[in-house]
Amino acid sequence: MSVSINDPELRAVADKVLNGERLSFDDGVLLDERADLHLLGQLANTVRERKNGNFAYYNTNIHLNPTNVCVYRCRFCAFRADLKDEKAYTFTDDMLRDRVLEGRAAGATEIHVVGGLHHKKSFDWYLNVVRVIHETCPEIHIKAWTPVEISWFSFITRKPVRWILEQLVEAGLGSMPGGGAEIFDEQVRRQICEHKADSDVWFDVHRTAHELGLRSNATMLYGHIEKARHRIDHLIRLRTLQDETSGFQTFIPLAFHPENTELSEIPKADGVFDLRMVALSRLMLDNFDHIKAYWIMLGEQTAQVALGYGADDIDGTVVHELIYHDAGAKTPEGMTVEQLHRLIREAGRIPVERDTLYRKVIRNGREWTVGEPLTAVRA
Ligand code: V47
Ligand code: SF4
Repeated sequence: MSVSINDPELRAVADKVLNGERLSFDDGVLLDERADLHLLGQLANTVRERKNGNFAYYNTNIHLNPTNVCVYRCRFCAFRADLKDEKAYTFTDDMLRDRVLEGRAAGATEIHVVGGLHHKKSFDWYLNVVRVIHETCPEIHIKAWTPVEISWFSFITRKPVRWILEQLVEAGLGSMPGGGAEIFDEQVRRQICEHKADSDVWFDVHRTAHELGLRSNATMLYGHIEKARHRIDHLIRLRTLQDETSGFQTFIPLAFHPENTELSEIPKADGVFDLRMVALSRLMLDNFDHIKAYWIMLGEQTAQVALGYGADDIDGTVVHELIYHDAGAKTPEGMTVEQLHRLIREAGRIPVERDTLYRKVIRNGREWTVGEPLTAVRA
C-alpha cells in the first residue's frame, strides 16, 4: 500500500506502520493530534487485514447486570442507583435462571455479566450469581466481573485477588470482560471515578487472571476530559501487559455517553472521533489480535464503517443492554444474527461467528459446537 503524505513526521510514522514496526508514545500522540481520518483509516485497515483478512467476527451472546445498586459514584455512569432509588433493582436466583434460559433458547454461547457493587451483598452472593448461571446452563461461557468488582470482593472478604478469582473459576467463570479501565492516567481517573480501583489494581487483577489461565478483554473510555496523551498512555500501558502475558483477546474503545450523568455538559463524541479511536487503537495495540467496534455504543452504521477502519469484531446479539441505554444510547438493545450478518456483509466483510475465546462456532439447528481457533480459519 502507498500513502501520499506531505508532513514528513507523519510520513515517518506511516512508514513504520507499513514496515510492521512498533509505534512509540510520541508517534501515537502525533497520529492522534495531526493525522486526518483518511490516513488513520488507511493505515489501520492495512494492519487489520494483515491480522484478520476480510473476516469480521460476532458472537451470539446475552447481557446480564445482576444489580445496579453501587457503592461508587463514577461521574460518567448513568446506570448506578442508590439502594432506595426507584430504579434500584437486584436479581433473584429465579430471575438469573430465566435470563440464562432465554439466552440458551436464542442459541447464546456467552453471557456477559457486570453490575454495581451492592454494599448489602456479600461475595457469596456474587459467587452464587456465577454458580446459578453455570448450573442452569453449563455450556454457556460466563464472561463476568471487572477488576472493579474483583478488588471490591477482595476488600470485603480480606482475601487476595488470586483466591477470589479461583473461587469464581470453580463456580463457573470462563473469562473477564474489559470494563473498569476508563482512563489509566491517575489525574484523569481521580476526576471521573475517584474512589474505585486504580490503574495499578486494574492491571494486577488482569495479570493474576492471565496467570491463572483466564483470558480477558480491555477497554478505554474516551470523549470526556481526557487528552491525546492520556489515550496513548492508556494504550501503551495495555500493550506492555500484553507483551508480558498475551492474555488479552480484544480491545474495545468506548465513547462516553453523557446523558443522565454528572458530566452531561460534555457533548457526545461524533462519528469521526469514534472512527479515529478505532483506528488509533488498531495502530498502537500491535500485540492485540482483535479490535471490537461495539455496535451498541457506536450505532450500527458507525460500527459497520469501523470494519474498514481497524475493527474486525462487532460484539454480539446482546439482547438486554442497560449501561449505554441509561446514558442515552439510541441503538436497539439487541440484534438478531441475521441483522448482524447483513450489517457485516454490507460492509464488504465475511461474517464469522466466534465464541468468547475466538474459536469458530459451528451450528447444527439449535445445537452448536466450537471448531478450530480463528487463526486456522484465516489460513
Ligand atoms: O467500565 C459506563 C463504560 C464499561 C458509560 O469485554 C460508559 O467484551 C460510556 O466494559 N458512557 C462497561 N461508557 C462496559 C464494558 C464492555 C462493553 C462491551 C463489551 C465488553 C467486553 C465490555 O462501560 C465501564 C465504563 O467504561 N461506561 N458508563 C457511559 N455513560
Ligand atoms: Fe458503579 Fe460501575 Fe457505575 Fe462506577 S461505572 S458507578 S463502579 S456501576
